[in-house]
Amino acid sequence: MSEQEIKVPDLGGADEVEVIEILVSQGDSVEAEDPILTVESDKASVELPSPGAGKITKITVKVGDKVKEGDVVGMMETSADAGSDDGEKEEAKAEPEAKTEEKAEAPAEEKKPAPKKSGGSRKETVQVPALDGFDNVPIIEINVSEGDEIQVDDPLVTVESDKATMEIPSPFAGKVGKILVSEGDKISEGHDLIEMTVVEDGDSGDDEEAGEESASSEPAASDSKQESESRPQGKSEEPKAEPASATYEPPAPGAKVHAGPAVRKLAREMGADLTRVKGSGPKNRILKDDIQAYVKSQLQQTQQGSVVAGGGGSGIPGVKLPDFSQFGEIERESMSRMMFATANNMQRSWLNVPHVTQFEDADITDMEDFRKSQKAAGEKKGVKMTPLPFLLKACATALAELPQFNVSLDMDRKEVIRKKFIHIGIAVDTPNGLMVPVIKDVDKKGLWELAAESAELAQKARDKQLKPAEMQGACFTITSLGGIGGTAFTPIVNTPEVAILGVSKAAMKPVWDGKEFQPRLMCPLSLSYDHRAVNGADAARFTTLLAQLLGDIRSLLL
Ligand code: CAO
Repeated sequence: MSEQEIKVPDLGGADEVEVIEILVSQGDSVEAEDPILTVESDKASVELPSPGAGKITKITVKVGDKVKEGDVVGMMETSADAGSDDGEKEEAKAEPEAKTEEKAEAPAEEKKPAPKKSGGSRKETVQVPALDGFDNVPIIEINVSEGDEIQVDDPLVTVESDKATMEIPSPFAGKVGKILVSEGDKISEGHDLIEMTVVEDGDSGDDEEAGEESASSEPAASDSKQESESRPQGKSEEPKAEPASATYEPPAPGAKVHAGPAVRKLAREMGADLTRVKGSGPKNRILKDDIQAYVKSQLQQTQQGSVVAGGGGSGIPGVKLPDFSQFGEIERESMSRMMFATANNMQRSWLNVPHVTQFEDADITDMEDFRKSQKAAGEKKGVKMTPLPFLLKACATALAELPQFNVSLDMDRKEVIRKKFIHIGIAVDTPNGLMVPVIKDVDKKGLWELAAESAELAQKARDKQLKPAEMQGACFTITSLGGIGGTAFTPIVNTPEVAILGVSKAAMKPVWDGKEFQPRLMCPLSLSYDHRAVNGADAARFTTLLAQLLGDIRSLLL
């Protein structure tokens, strides 16, 4: 074993670069060429490779440090057979590796078709330049679109080999014509990439190698000495080497994703869409931690059933939409945030909760007589007494008597959360969608108070004036369609509550009293419940109790 310095290799023209990610820790075993850290210049990111196989003993830089060629970034113990003990030799060893990287990125010479001149512009077909170290590599990103105006050196496509990512720059300034490749296509030197209308600016010929087709190449990138070193032998044309590294990461147009190859690889392995990941590194660069955090949050959301875009979460495939316009005229309209949130909540509940609905008819003949008798009193108070306050009071009583309905389930911890308060949500139909304000401590409030508060909250909901706190904390929900119509329905439990009462429109019905049919005002009740928390017998007890309470409202006083 011998200890050797890990030095910054030739950066292919870049002067000083910033360390943006450290990829190894002290004690890590690495193979030759394993990435040690990622540095970034204005134009590219590069992974600095290990000069040999061995164990990292020290990293002497930190994220944010600026380094240049030859700087020591760490130390490693190399195994005897991995290289010589001689520092100079080690360096010599590191050097070629750096060159290899260098070569990989330097598109060496380009074969250029004879330009077809047409006034101040000409048509060109841009081909893949020599990609040392890259052959038959897939395109992972197309960085331009037809019609784009681009400059020399702007990235056209990004390709990726097993070890590195590289942009292929435009040799011309001009307008992008037809794109001749697609993402996933495997390309090698000479492959047609795009058609371009090249702007003639008459500045050709000022490249170092007069007479060569300097227009094609380009970049500002590197110094010619270095290029000639990295260029394969036998190539004589001026290469226009690209940026500095094999691990060249594109500042792509459009949705720009800044991430190094190792991060991209990790993202691919974990199935993370980089355009959805928020980068926490310099210039919003995506780091490995960001991928891990993203994947973790996606998993959590999936477990909670909240991933619904297109699909339904829980592995349920999404519904495929046909092209409706083939059947007639259509119009598309964005969902409001509220509609989208409600849709998500409904789906989450529907997917997570085993729903059962228990039906019952409550005889509210006497209740309605009493309610109507309070009309004058209500006018004096400025409060309208509707059936809702009676329903609230009856539900509060039922929740107190059957506390298994006043719970939430924590399936992760295998716990039932029992609530010692009775807050009830009321579903309110508003022009903007369904809202559910919450009346707190229903059990402690009188009918007039409940009438006033429910009317006020319903109005606030319609006026979009509800505060978040006024929509939180419910133990149970009432959704009343009694003012509208219908004979029964099966409401969806407003999770994490475990039950919801649907109320339909009361109607006069003949009810057998043992001797004869009596005309009674019957109000249909539909109790949907989470069958994990509540069993059917309890649900029947709950609705039976509600019917008793509403059938004889004096019992609400008891
Ligand atoms: N049977 C017969 N009539 C009923 C009734 C019932 N079950 N419930 C209410 N009514 C009557 C009321 O007495 C009132 O009649 P009058 O004006 O003659 O007195 C009329 O219907 C309208 O009442 P209301 O609906 O304005 O008042 P409410 O207190 O009963 O309900 C509220 C308030 C906010 C629940 C209601 O306005 C509402 O928005 N309901 C829709 C809820 C909803 O959309 N649920 C679906 C959710 S799931 O998609």
